[in-house]
Amino acid sequence: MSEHREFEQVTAKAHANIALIKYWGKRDEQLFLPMNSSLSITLDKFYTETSVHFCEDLKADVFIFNKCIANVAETNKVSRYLDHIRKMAGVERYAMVQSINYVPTAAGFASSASGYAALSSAAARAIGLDVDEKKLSQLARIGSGSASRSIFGGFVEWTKGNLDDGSDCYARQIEEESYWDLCILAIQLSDKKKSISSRAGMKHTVETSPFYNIWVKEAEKDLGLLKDALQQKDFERFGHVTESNALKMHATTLGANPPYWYWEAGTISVMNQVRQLRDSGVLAFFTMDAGPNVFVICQQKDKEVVENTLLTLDEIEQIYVCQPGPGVTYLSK
Ligand code: 2P0
Repeated sequence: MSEHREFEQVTAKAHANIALIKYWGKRDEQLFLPMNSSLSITLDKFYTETSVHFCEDLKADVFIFNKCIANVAETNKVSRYLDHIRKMAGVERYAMVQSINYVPTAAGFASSASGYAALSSAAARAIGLDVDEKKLSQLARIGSGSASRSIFGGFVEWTKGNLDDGSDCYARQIEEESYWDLCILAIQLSDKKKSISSRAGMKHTVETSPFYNIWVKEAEKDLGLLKDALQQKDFERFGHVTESNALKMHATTLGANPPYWYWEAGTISVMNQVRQLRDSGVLAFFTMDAGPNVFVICQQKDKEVVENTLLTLDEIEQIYVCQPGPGVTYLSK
């Protein structure tokens, strides 16, 4: 059906994001439909660049990751994802996919959001699908939930929707990256261990944690409070809601059976240090994803004092200073 069409190579660049209201739990695992809506900031420093070319002469998909041929498991994951795109486009060609990750994944920062946002954007355009950003966020979502938010820059809300087919579940930008010059310090800890994946962790929590239903209600409430603080640019309220929402997400893991947690000693040290900073009059707030690393949010004027204070902790290996970043862009060759 597609034998004689010419397909261009397309390269897309997508940034990682940090959730302030967390996505934690799915109501549909196949369609990646979340139990609760979430809100994130796209990060300028961490991103993935992915090129996709649907070639006539390939006998299978080829996936090159960070300049090396990926293993079978990684290639199969990409292939399964491309099958959705091929089905939508009615095209049967295999693709050459080359991806470079500028997210320090070995350091425990997640890359699935930027990875699937870049892959979906490049693949959709390379195969000739005419999709708007809303549809693109839905396409990215079926690779990894948090990727739906990485299509957009700045402050992004992913609405959970209610329909079984997921047609009302998508992300959208609520404020541009220039709206508020916040600073997000991504703190890499030296004592991290390999933790349970977020996918497995959220499933286990939904299935076994007695706190889970309370989480869903609290997350929806927190989302309203955070959006209000964002509109008012009330940083103190914004920070308290962010911190509280992260703690509630992590509390669900303690109630799971068997219980588990993502924190290490360094996680607690950073949390304590952030609270001490606040006691001394510096507004800084923490949040953690499904891993021990901590993100500290502050205002630009306090960036140096927050960074220098945190750097006194032995458990910290490195700090990446980020700001709100852009949505997906396409790079020309
Ligand atoms: C988030 N996390 O909102 C939450 C907070 C981790 C903690 O989205 O199964 O890799 O691929 O949809 O997107 C990480 O989960 O999970 C995540 P899948 P994903 O950022």
